Amino acid sequence: MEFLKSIWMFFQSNILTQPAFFVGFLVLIGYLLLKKPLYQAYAGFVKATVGYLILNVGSGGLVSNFRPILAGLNQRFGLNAAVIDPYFGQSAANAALEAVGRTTSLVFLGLLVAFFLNIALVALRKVTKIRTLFITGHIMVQQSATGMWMVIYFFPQLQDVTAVIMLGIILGVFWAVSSNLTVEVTQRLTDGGGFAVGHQQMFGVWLVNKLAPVIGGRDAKQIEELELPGWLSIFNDNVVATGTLMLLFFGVLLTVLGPTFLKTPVDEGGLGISFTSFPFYVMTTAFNMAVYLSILQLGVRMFVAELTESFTGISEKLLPGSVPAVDCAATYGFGSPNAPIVGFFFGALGQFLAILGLVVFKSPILIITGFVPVFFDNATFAVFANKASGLKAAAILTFLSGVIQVLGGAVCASMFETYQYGGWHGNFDMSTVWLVGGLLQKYAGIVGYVICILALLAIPQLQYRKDPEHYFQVVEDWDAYKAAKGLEA
Ligand code: ASC
Repeated sequence: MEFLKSIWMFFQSNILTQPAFFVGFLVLIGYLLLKKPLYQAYAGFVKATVGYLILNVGSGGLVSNFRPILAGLNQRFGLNAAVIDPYFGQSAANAALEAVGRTTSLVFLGLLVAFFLNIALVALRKVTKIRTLFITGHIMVQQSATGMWMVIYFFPQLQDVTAVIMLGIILGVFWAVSSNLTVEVTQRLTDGGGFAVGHQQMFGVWLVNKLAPVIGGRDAKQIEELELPGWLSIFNDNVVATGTLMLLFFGVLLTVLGPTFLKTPVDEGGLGISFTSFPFYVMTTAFNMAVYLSILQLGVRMFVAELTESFTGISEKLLPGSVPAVDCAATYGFGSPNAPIVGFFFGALGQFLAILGLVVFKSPILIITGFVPVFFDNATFAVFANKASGLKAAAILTFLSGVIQVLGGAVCASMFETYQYGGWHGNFDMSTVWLVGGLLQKYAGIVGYVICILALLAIPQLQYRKDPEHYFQVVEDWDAYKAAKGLEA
Protein backbone atom coordinates (compact mmCIF):
# COMPACT_ATOMS: atom_id res chain seq x y z
CA MET A 1 0.00 0.00 0.00
CA GLU A 2 2.80 2.38 1.00
CA PHE A 3 4.57 1.50 -2.22
CA LEU A 4 1.50 2.28 -4.35
CA LYS A 5 1.04 5.48 -2.46
CA SER A 6 4.56 6.63 -3.19
CA ILE A 7 4.16 5.82 -6.88
CA TRP A 8 0.98 7.85 -6.90
CA MET A 9 2.62 10.74 -5.06
CA PHE A 10 5.44 10.70 -7.57
CA PHE A 11 3.02 10.70 -10.52
CA GLN A 12 0.87 13.37 -8.96
CA SER A 13 3.59 15.84 -8.14
CA ASN A 14 5.82 15.34 -11.17
CA ILE A 15 3.43 14.64 -14.02
CA LEU A 16 -0.28 14.97 -13.33
CA THR A 17 -0.02 18.48 -11.93
CA GLN A 18 2.80 19.57 -14.24
CA PRO A 19 1.11 20.09 -17.59
CA ALA A 20 4.43 20.49 -19.39
CA PHE A 21 5.46 16.92 -18.58
CA PHE A 22 1.94 15.66 -18.88
CA VAL A 23 1.76 16.97 -22.43
CA GLY A 24 5.32 15.78 -23.09
CA PHE A 25 4.50 12.21 -22.05
CA LEU A 26 1.24 12.27 -23.98
CA VAL A 27 3.24 13.19 -27.07
CA LEU A 28 5.80 10.46 -26.35
CA ILE A 29 3.13 7.80 -25.89
CA GLY A 30 1.25 9.07 -28.93
CA TYR A 31 4.31 8.74 -31.17
CA LEU A 32 5.10 5.30 -29.78
CA LEU A 33 1.54 4.17 -30.49
CA LEU A 34 1.95 5.52 -34.01
CA LYS A 35 5.04 3.25 -34.21
CA LYS A 36 7.38 6.16 -34.89
CA PRO A 37 11.08 5.45 -34.27
CA LEU A 38 12.23 5.99 -30.70
CA TYR A 39 14.43 8.98 -31.57
CA GLN A 40 11.45 10.75 -33.13
CA ALA A 41 9.27 10.04 -30.14
CA TYR A 42 12.01 11.44 -27.92
CA ALA A 43 12.35 14.55 -30.08
CA GLY A 44 8.59 15.09 -29.88
CA PHE A 45 8.70 14.70 -26.10
CA VAL A 46 11.41 17.35 -25.82
CA LYS A 47 9.72 19.81 -28.16
CA ALA A 48 6.31 19.47 -26.55
CA THR A 49 7.66 19.76 -23.01
CA VAL A 50 9.90 22.69 -23.85
CA GLY A 51 7.08 24.35 -25.79
CA TYR A 52 4.81 24.07 -22.79
CA LEU A 53 7.54 25.32 -20.45
CA ILE A 54 7.95 28.31 -22.75
CA LEU A 55 4.22 28.92 -22.55
CA ASN A 56 4.55 28.79 -18.76
CA VAL A 57 7.31 31.39 -18.85
CA GLY A 58 5.03 33.58 -20.92
CA SER A 59 1.87 33.20 -18.87
CA GLY A 60 3.73 33.15 -15.54
CA GLY A 61 5.52 36.35 -16.52
CA LEU A 62 2.27 38.06 -17.47
CA VAL A 63 0.83 37.14 -14.11
CA SER A 64 3.80 37.99 -11.89
CA ASN A 65 4.44 41.24 -13.70
CA PHE A 66 0.97 42.41 -12.75
CA ARG A 67 0.52 40.94 -9.30
CA PRO A 68 2.69 43.37 -7.26
CA ILE A 69 0.74 46.23 -8.75
CA LEU A 70 -2.54 44.75 -7.54
CA ALA A 71 -1.03 44.14 -4.14
CA GLY A 72 0.18 47.74 -4.17
CA LEU A 73 -3.31 49.08 -4.89
CA ASN A 74 -4.59 46.93 -2.08
CA GLN A 75 -2.03 48.26 0.40
CA ARG A 76 -2.04 51.88 -0.68
CA PHE A 77 -5.79 52.36 -0.46
CA GLY A 78 -6.34 49.86 2.32
CA LEU A 79 -8.84 48.14 0.07
CA ASN A 80 -10.24 45.12 1.76
CA ALA A 81 -11.53 43.43 -1.28
CA ALA A 82 -11.67 40.16 -3.12
CA VAL A 83 -9.30 39.76 -6.02
CA ILE A 84 -10.97 37.85 -8.84
CA ASP A 85 -8.13 35.66 -9.98
CA PRO A 86 -7.69 31.86 -9.90
CA TYR A 87 -4.43 32.04 -7.95
CA PHE A 88 -6.06 34.19 -5.29
CA GLY A 89 -9.13 31.94 -5.47
CA GLN A 90 -7.02 28.85 -4.98
CA SER A 91 -5.26 30.22 -1.91
CA ALA A 92 -8.55 31.53 -0.53
CA ALA A 93 -10.13 28.07 -0.96
CA ASN A 94 -7.17 26.34 0.69
CA ALA A 95 -7.23 28.81 3.58
CA ALA A 96 -10.98 28.28 3.99
CA LEU A 97 -10.56 24.49 4.01
CA GLU A 98 -7.86 24.73 6.65
CA ALA A 99 -9.94 27.12 8.70
CA VAL A 100 -12.65 24.45 9.02
CA GLY A 101 -10.07 21.82 9.89
CA ARG A 102 -9.79 19.90 6.59
CA THR A 103 -6.57 18.94 4.88
CA THR A 104 -5.84 20.38 1.46
CA SER A 105 -4.72 16.99 0.16
CA LEU A 106 -8.43 16.32 -0.33
CA VAL A 107 -8.01 18.66 -3.29
CA PHE A 108 -5.63 16.28 -5.05
CA LEU A 109 -7.67 13.20 -4.27
CA GLY A 110 -10.73 14.89 -5.74
CA LEU A 111 -8.69 15.81 -8.79
CA LEU A 112 -7.69 12.20 -9.26
CA VAL A 113 -11.26 10.91 -9.10
CA ALA A 114 -12.34 13.62 -11.54
CA PHE A 115 -9.56 12.85 -13.99
CA PHE A 116 -10.31 9.12 -14.08
CA LEU A 117 -14.00 9.83 -14.42
CA ASN A 118 -13.21 12.02 -17.44
CA ILE A 119 -11.26 9.12 -18.98
CA ALA A 120 -14.18 6.78 -18.30
CA LEU A 121 -16.63 9.22 -19.88
CA VAL A 122 -14.48 9.35 -23.02
CA ALA A 123 -14.11 5.57 -23.08
CA LEU A 124 -17.90 5.29 -22.89
CA ARG A 125 -18.37 7.96 -25.52
CA LYS A 126 -20.94 5.94 -27.47
CA VAL A 127 -23.25 6.53 -24.52
CA THR A 128 -21.90 9.71 -22.95
CA LYS A 129 -21.02 11.55 -26.23
CA ILE A 130 -17.90 12.96 -24.58
CA ARG A 131 -14.98 13.59 -26.94
CA THR A 132 -12.51 15.48 -24.75
CA LEU A 133 -9.98 14.69 -22.06
CA PHE A 134 -9.17 17.69 -19.88
CA ILE A 135 -5.41 17.75 -19.32
CA THR A 136 -4.53 21.31 -18.24
CA GLY A 137 -2.97 20.35 -14.91
CA HIS A 138 -2.59 23.69 -13.12
CA ILE A 139 -6.19 24.57 -13.97
CA MET A 140 -7.30 21.18 -12.64
CA VAL A 141 -5.56 21.96 -9.36
CA GLN A 142 -7.14 25.42 -9.11
CA GLN A 143 -10.63 24.18 -9.88
CA SER A 144 -10.30 21.24 -7.48
CA ALA A 145 -9.34 23.63 -4.69
CA THR A 146 -12.31 25.93 -5.22
CA GLY A 147 -14.59 22.93 -5.86
CA MET A 148 -13.45 21.16 -2.69
CA TRP A 149 -14.21 24.24 -0.63
CA MET A 150 -17.66 24.50 -2.21
CA VAL A 151 -18.48 20.86 -1.41
CA ILE A 152 -17.36 21.25 2.20
CA TYR A 153 -19.16 24.57 2.51
CA PHE A 154 -22.46 23.19 1.20
CA PHE A 155 -22.21 19.83 2.98
CA PRO A 156 -20.13 20.47 6.11
CA GLN A 157 -21.17 17.22 7.77
CA LEU A 158 -19.55 15.05 5.07
CA GLN A 159 -16.69 12.69 5.89
CA ASP A 160 -13.49 13.31 3.93
CA VAL A 161 -13.91 10.27 1.67
CA THR A 162 -17.47 11.11 0.70
CA ALA A 163 -16.52 14.73 0.09
CA VAL A 164 -13.69 13.65 -2.22
CA ILE A 165 -16.02 11.40 -4.21
CA MET A 166 -18.69 14.08 -4.48
CA LEU A 167 -16.14 16.58 -5.74
CA GLY A 168 -14.59 14.04 -8.12
CA ILE A 169 -17.94 13.25 -9.72
CA ILE A 170 -19.15 16.79 -10.27
CA LEU A 171 -15.74 18.08 -11.36
CA GLY A 172 -15.01 15.18 -13.71
CA VAL A 173 -18.39 15.66 -15.36
CA PHE A 174 -17.80 19.42 -15.57
CA TRP A 175 -14.37 18.98 -17.22
CA ALA A 176 -15.64 16.47 -19.74
CA VAL A 177 -18.84 18.30 -20.65
CA SER A 178 -17.50 21.84 -20.74
CA SER A 179 -14.42 21.10 -22.81
CA ASN A 180 -16.55 18.98 -25.13
CA LEU A 181 -18.58 22.13 -25.86
CA THR A 182 -15.53 23.75 -27.47
CA VAL A 183 -14.69 20.96 -29.93
CA GLU A 184 -16.35 22.24 -33.12
CA VAL A 185 -15.40 25.88 -32.71
CA THR A 186 -11.79 25.11 -31.84
CA GLN A 187 -11.47 22.73 -34.77
CA ARG A 188 -12.78 25.50 -37.03
CA LEU A 189 -10.49 28.13 -35.58
CA THR A 190 -7.40 25.95 -35.89
CA ASP A 191 -8.40 24.21 -39.13
CA GLY A 192 -8.41 20.81 -37.51
CA GLY A 193 -5.70 21.47 -34.91
CA GLY A 194 -6.90 18.39 -33.01
CA PHE A 195 -7.46 19.95 -29.62
CA ALA A 196 -10.21 21.58 -27.60
CA VAL A 197 -10.14 24.18 -24.84
CA GLY A 198 -9.69 22.80 -21.32
CA HIS A 199 -9.51 25.90 -19.18
CA GLN A 200 -11.78 28.27 -17.26
CA GLN A 201 -14.07 29.85 -19.84
CA MET A 202 -15.38 26.93 -21.89
CA PHE A 203 -19.05 27.71 -21.48
CA GLY A 204 -18.04 31.28 -22.30
CA VAL A 205 -16.35 30.16 -25.53
CA TRP A 206 -19.49 28.29 -26.54
CA LEU A 207 -21.70 31.28 -25.73
CA VAL A 208 -19.43 33.73 -27.55
CA ASN A 209 -19.59 31.61 -30.66
CA LYS A 210 -23.39 31.58 -30.49
CA LEU A 211 -23.70 35.31 -29.84
CA ALA A 212 -20.95 36.70 -32.10
CA PRO A 213 -22.80 36.30 -35.43
CA VAL A 214 -25.95 37.77 -33.87
CA ILE A 215 -24.12 40.82 -32.56
CA GLY A 216 -21.60 41.42 -35.29
CA GLY A 217 -23.31 39.94 -38.35
CA ARG A 218 -21.60 37.36 -40.52
CA ASP A 219 -19.63 39.69 -42.76
CA ALA A 220 -18.38 42.19 -40.24
CA LYS A 221 -14.84 43.54 -40.40
CA GLN A 222 -12.25 41.23 -38.91
CA ILE A 223 -9.49 42.54 -36.68
CA GLU A 224 -6.83 41.56 -39.23
CA GLU A 225 -8.66 43.48 -41.96
CA LEU A 226 -8.44 46.63 -39.95
CA GLU A 227 -6.34 48.89 -42.14
CA LEU A 228 -5.47 51.68 -39.77
CA PRO A 229 -4.86 55.06 -41.39
CA GLY A 230 -1.36 56.46 -41.76
CA TRP A 231 0.68 56.43 -38.61
CA LEU A 232 -1.91 54.30 -36.84
CA SER A 233 -0.86 51.39 -39.01
CA ILE A 234 2.02 50.81 -36.58
CA PHE A 235 -0.63 49.16 -34.38
CA ASN A 236 -1.13 46.45 -36.99
CA ASP A 237 2.00 45.07 -35.42
CA ASN A 238 1.23 42.87 -32.48
CA VAL A 239 4.19 43.95 -30.35
CA VAL A 240 3.58 47.67 -30.92
CA ALA A 241 -0.13 47.30 -30.16
CA THR A 242 0.44 45.33 -26.96
CA GLY A 243 3.32 47.52 -25.78
CA THR A 244 1.38 50.73 -26.29
CA LEU A 245 -1.84 49.53 -24.76
CA MET A 246 0.00 48.24 -21.73
CA LEU A 247 1.89 51.52 -21.47
CA LEU A 248 -1.43 53.32 -21.17
CA PHE A 249 -2.84 50.77 -18.75
CA PHE A 250 0.18 50.60 -16.47
CA GLY A 251 0.89 54.29 -16.89
CA VAL A 252 -2.44 55.08 -15.27
CA LEU A 253 -2.23 52.39 -12.59
CA LEU A 254 1.33 53.14 -11.57
CA THR A 255 0.78 56.89 -11.57
CA VAL A 256 -2.17 56.34 -9.25
CA LEU A 257 0.11 54.34 -6.98
CA GLY A 258 2.78 57.00 -7.25
CA PRO A 259 6.55 56.80 -7.57
CA THR A 260 7.25 56.95 -3.85
CA PHE A 261 5.16 53.90 -3.21
CA LEU A 262 7.17 51.96 -5.73
CA LYS A 263 10.56 53.28 -4.74
CA THR A 264 11.77 49.78 -4.05
CA PRO A 265 12.62 48.34 -7.43
CA VAL A 266 10.40 45.46 -8.38
CA ASP A 267 11.84 42.74 -10.55
CA GLU A 268 9.14 40.11 -10.36
CA GLY A 269 9.49 39.20 -14.00
CA GLY A 270 13.07 38.14 -13.41
CA LEU A 271 14.38 40.08 -16.37
CA GLY A 272 17.21 41.45 -14.25
CA ILE A 273 16.38 45.11 -14.65
CA SER A 274 16.55 47.45 -11.70
CA PHE A 275 14.86 50.78 -11.88
CA THR A 276 16.27 54.16 -11.18
CA SER A 277 13.64 56.26 -12.87
CA PHE A 278 9.89 56.07 -12.57
CA PRO A 279 9.05 56.51 -16.27
CA PHE A 280 11.46 53.74 -17.16
CA TYR A 281 9.96 51.55 -14.49
CA VAL A 282 6.54 52.10 -16.05
CA MET A 283 7.86 51.44 -19.53
CA THR A 284 9.67 48.27 -18.53
CA THR A 285 6.64 46.90 -16.71
CA ALA A 286 4.42 47.68 -19.68
CA PHE A 287 6.76 46.36 -22.35
CA ASN A 288 7.42 43.19 -20.37
CA MET A 289 3.80 42.32 -21.07
CA ALA A 290 4.55 42.38 -24.80
CA VAL A 291 7.67 40.30 -24.15
CA TYR A 292 5.75 37.65 -22.27
CA LEU A 293 2.93 37.57 -24.78
CA SER A 294 5.37 36.94 -27.62
CA ILE A 295 7.06 34.21 -25.59
CA LEU A 296 3.71 32.63 -24.86
CA GLN A 297 2.75 32.52 -28.54
CA LEU A 298 6.08 30.93 -29.46
CA GLY A 299 5.62 28.18 -26.86
CA VAL A 300 2.07 27.49 -27.99
CA ARG A 301 3.05 26.97 -31.59
CA MET A 302 5.75 24.53 -30.52
CA PHE A 303 3.76 22.19 -28.34
CA VAL A 304 0.52 22.35 -30.29
CA ALA A 305 2.32 21.19 -33.43
CA GLU A 306 3.65 18.10 -31.63
CA LEU A 307 0.48 17.41 -29.73
CA THR A 308 -1.70 17.56 -32.80
CA GLU A 309 0.42 15.06 -34.66
CA SER A 310 0.98 12.62 -31.85
CA PHE A 311 -2.46 12.62 -30.25
CA THR A 312 -3.77 10.84 -33.32
CA GLY A 313 -1.81 7.88 -31.89
CA ILE A 314 -3.65 8.09 -28.60
CA SER A 315 -7.01 8.78 -30.11
CA GLU A 316 -6.72 5.98 -32.67
CA LYS A 317 -5.44 3.35 -30.26
CA LEU A 318 -6.47 4.24 -26.71
CA LEU A 319 -9.28 6.74 -26.78
CA PRO A 320 -10.66 6.78 -30.31
CA GLY A 321 -12.75 9.76 -31.27
CA SER A 322 -11.24 12.06 -28.67
CA VAL A 323 -9.04 15.15 -28.49
CA PRO A 324 -7.10 16.63 -25.59
CA ALA A 325 -8.49 19.78 -23.99
CA VAL A 326 -5.62 22.20 -23.34
CA ASP A 327 -4.83 25.74 -22.14
CA CYS A 328 -6.90 28.50 -23.74
CA ALA A 329 -3.65 30.24 -24.72
CA ALA A 330 -3.19 27.53 -27.34
CA THR A 331 -5.80 29.35 -29.42
CA TYR A 332 -3.74 32.55 -29.57
CA GLY A 333 -1.48 31.04 -32.19
CA PHE A 334 -4.48 31.03 -34.55
CA GLY A 335 -6.70 33.75 -35.94
CA SER A 336 -5.66 37.37 -35.64
CA PRO A 337 -2.51 37.95 -33.55
CA ASN A 338 -4.05 41.20 -32.28
CA ALA A 339 -7.29 39.60 -31.13
CA PRO A 340 -6.01 38.75 -27.62
CA ILE A 341 -5.08 42.34 -26.93
CA VAL A 342 -8.40 43.64 -28.25
CA GLY A 343 -10.17 41.24 -25.88
CA PHE A 344 -8.04 42.32 -22.97
CA PHE A 345 -8.72 45.99 -23.67
CA PHE A 346 -12.51 45.74 -23.87
CA GLY A 347 -12.67 43.19 -21.05
CA ALA A 348 -10.68 45.53 -18.80
CA LEU A 349 -12.99 48.41 -19.77
CA GLY A 350 -16.01 46.31 -18.78
CA GLN A 351 -14.39 45.26 -15.51
CA PHE A 352 -13.40 48.80 -14.52
CA LEU A 353 -16.86 50.11 -15.27
CA ALA A 354 -18.45 47.36 -13.20
CA ILE A 355 -16.05 48.01 -10.30
CA LEU A 356 -16.95 51.68 -10.47
CA GLY A 357 -20.58 50.56 -10.28
CA LEU A 358 -19.83 48.56 -7.11
CA VAL A 359 -18.25 51.62 -5.52
CA VAL A 360 -21.04 54.00 -6.56
CA PHE A 361 -23.78 51.65 -5.36
CA LYS A 362 -21.86 50.96 -2.15
CA SER A 363 -21.58 47.21 -2.62
CA PRO A 364 -20.51 45.48 0.60
CA ILE A 365 -17.90 43.59 -1.42
CA LEU A 366 -15.36 45.39 -3.50
CA ILE A 367 -13.75 43.52 -6.37
CA ILE A 368 -10.22 44.01 -7.61
CA THR A 369 -9.33 43.03 -11.14
CA GLY A 370 -7.12 39.98 -11.35
CA PHE A 371 -4.97 39.65 -14.40
CA VAL A 372 -5.70 36.04 -15.35
CA PRO A 373 -9.47 36.35 -15.95
CA VAL A 374 -9.39 39.81 -17.46
CA PHE A 375 -6.64 38.86 -19.86
CA PHE A 376 -6.93 35.15 -20.66
CA ASP A 377 -10.74 34.82 -20.70
CA ASN A 378 -11.30 37.90 -22.78
CA ALA A 379 -8.35 37.28 -25.08
CA THR A 380 -9.81 33.85 -25.80
CA PHE A 381 -13.30 35.25 -26.36
CA ALA A 382 -11.93 37.84 -28.76
CA VAL A 383 -10.05 35.22 -30.79
CA PHE A 384 -13.24 33.19 -31.22
CA ALA A 385 -15.60 36.16 -31.67
CA ASN A 386 -13.33 37.65 -34.30
CA LYS A 387 -13.20 34.36 -36.16
CA ALA A 388 -16.98 33.90 -35.94
CA SER A 389 -17.91 37.45 -36.82
CA GLY A 390 -15.33 40.20 -36.47
CA LEU A 391 -14.09 43.15 -34.49
CA LYS A 392 -17.48 44.50 -33.43
CA ALA A 393 -18.58 41.22 -31.86
CA ALA A 394 -15.17 40.77 -30.23
CA ALA A 395 -15.32 44.24 -28.68
CA ILE A 396 -18.92 44.07 -27.44
CA LEU A 397 -18.76 40.52 -26.11
CA THR A 398 -15.51 41.00 -24.21
CA PHE A 399 -16.82 44.24 -22.71
CA LEU A 400 -19.92 42.38 -21.48
CA SER A 401 -17.76 39.54 -20.23
CA GLY A 402 -15.72 42.03 -18.16
CA VAL A 403 -18.89 43.32 -16.52
CA ILE A 404 -20.15 39.78 -15.83
CA GLN A 405 -16.79 38.70 -14.39
CA VAL A 406 -16.92 41.46 -11.78
CA LEU A 407 -20.60 41.21 -10.85
CA GLY A 408 -20.64 37.40 -10.85
CA GLY A 409 -17.36 37.38 -8.93
CA ALA A 410 -18.78 39.71 -6.28
CA VAL A 411 -21.83 37.49 -5.80
CA CYS A 412 -19.67 34.34 -5.58
CA ALA A 413 -17.13 35.83 -3.16
CA SER A 414 -19.97 36.78 -0.86
CA MET A 415 -22.26 33.73 -1.35
CA PHE A 416 -19.45 31.22 -0.87
CA GLU A 417 -17.69 33.36 1.73
CA THR A 418 -14.26 33.27 0.15
CA TYR A 419 -14.00 37.07 0.39
CA GLN A 420 -12.83 36.55 3.97
CA TYR A 421 -9.72 34.94 2.56
CA GLY A 422 -9.11 37.57 -0.07
CA GLY A 423 -10.37 36.25 -3.34
CA TRP A 424 -12.60 34.37 -5.71
CA HIS A 425 -11.59 32.16 -8.61
CA GLY A 426 -12.89 34.82 -10.97
CA ASN A 427 -12.71 33.27 -14.43
CA PHE A 428 -15.81 33.45 -16.61
CA ASP A 429 -17.20 29.94 -16.04
CA MET A 430 -16.52 30.18 -12.32
CA SER A 431 -18.49 33.41 -11.99
CA THR A 432 -21.43 32.19 -14.08
CA VAL A 433 -21.93 28.43 -14.37
CA TRP A 434 -20.33 27.66 -11.00
CA LEU A 435 -22.38 30.45 -9.47
CA VAL A 436 -25.63 28.88 -10.68
CA GLY A 437 -24.50 25.39 -9.67
CA GLY A 438 -23.34 26.70 -6.31
CA LEU A 439 -26.62 28.45 -5.58
CA LEU A 440 -28.54 25.29 -6.48
CA GLN A 441 -26.50 23.32 -3.97
CA LYS A 442 -26.53 26.00 -1.34
CA TYR A 443 -30.33 26.17 -1.33
CA ALA A 444 -31.40 22.72 -2.53
CA GLY A 445 -28.61 20.65 -0.96
CA ILE A 446 -28.09 17.19 -2.39
CA VAL A 447 -31.03 17.59 -4.77
CA GLY A 448 -29.26 20.61 -6.23
CA TYR A 449 -26.07 18.57 -6.57
CA VAL A 450 -27.86 15.83 -8.50
CA ILE A 451 -29.62 18.37 -10.72
CA CYS A 452 -26.23 19.92 -11.60
CA ILE A 453 -24.80 16.58 -12.68
CA LEU A 454 -27.85 15.53 -14.69
CA ALA A 455 -28.05 18.91 -16.38
CA LEU A 456 -24.37 18.74 -17.32
CA LEU A 457 -24.65 15.19 -18.66
CA ALA A 458 -27.61 16.20 -20.81
CA ILE A 459 -25.57 18.82 -22.69
CA PRO A 460 -23.47 16.47 -24.89
CA GLN A 461 -26.63 14.48 -25.63
CA LEU A 462 -28.27 17.62 -27.00
CA GLN A 463 -25.15 18.49 -28.98
CA TYR A 464 -25.10 15.00 -30.48
CA ARG A 465 -28.77 15.11 -31.43
CA LYS A 466 -28.25 18.22 -33.49
CA ASP A 467 -25.85 16.47 -35.83
CA PRO A 468 -25.36 12.74 -35.13
CA GLU A 469 -23.77 12.12 -38.51
CA HIS A 470 -20.85 14.49 -38.10
CA TYR A 471 -20.56 14.62 -34.32
CA PHE A 472 -17.57 12.31 -34.05
CA GLN A 473 -16.28 12.98 -37.54
CA VAL A 474 -15.19 16.48 -36.51
CA VAL A 475 -12.41 14.94 -34.41
CA GLU A 476 -11.87 11.72 -36.35
CA ASP A 477 -11.55 13.05 -39.88
CA TRP A 478 -11.37 16.82 -40.13
CA ASP A 479 -10.99 16.96 -43.91
CA ALA A 480 -14.06 14.84 -44.48
CA TYR A 481 -15.98 16.95 -41.94
CA LYS A 482 -14.94 20.13 -43.70
CA ALA A 483 -16.02 18.79 -47.06
CA ALA A 484 -19.32 17.52 -45.68
CA LYS A 485 -20.04 20.86 -44.04
CA GLY A 486 -18.89 22.91 -47.02
CA LEU A 487 -16.33 24.83 -44.97
CA GLU A 488 -13.67 26.65 -46.95
CA ALA A 489 -10.04 25.87 -46.16
C1 ASC B 1 -5.19 30.57 -15.83
C2 ASC B 1 -4.10 30.32 -14.99
C3 ASC B 1 -2.97 30.67 -15.62
C4 ASC B 1 -3.31 31.17 -16.94
C5 ASC B 1 -2.66 30.35 -18.01
C6 ASC B 1 -2.94 30.94 -19.36
O1 ASC B 1 -6.36 30.39 -15.57
O2 ASC B 1 -4.17 29.84 -13.78
O3 ASC B 1 -1.75 30.61 -15.17
O4 ASC B 1 -4.73 31.09 -17.02
O5 ASC B 1 -3.12 29.03 -17.97
O6 ASC B 1 -2.06 30.41 -20.30
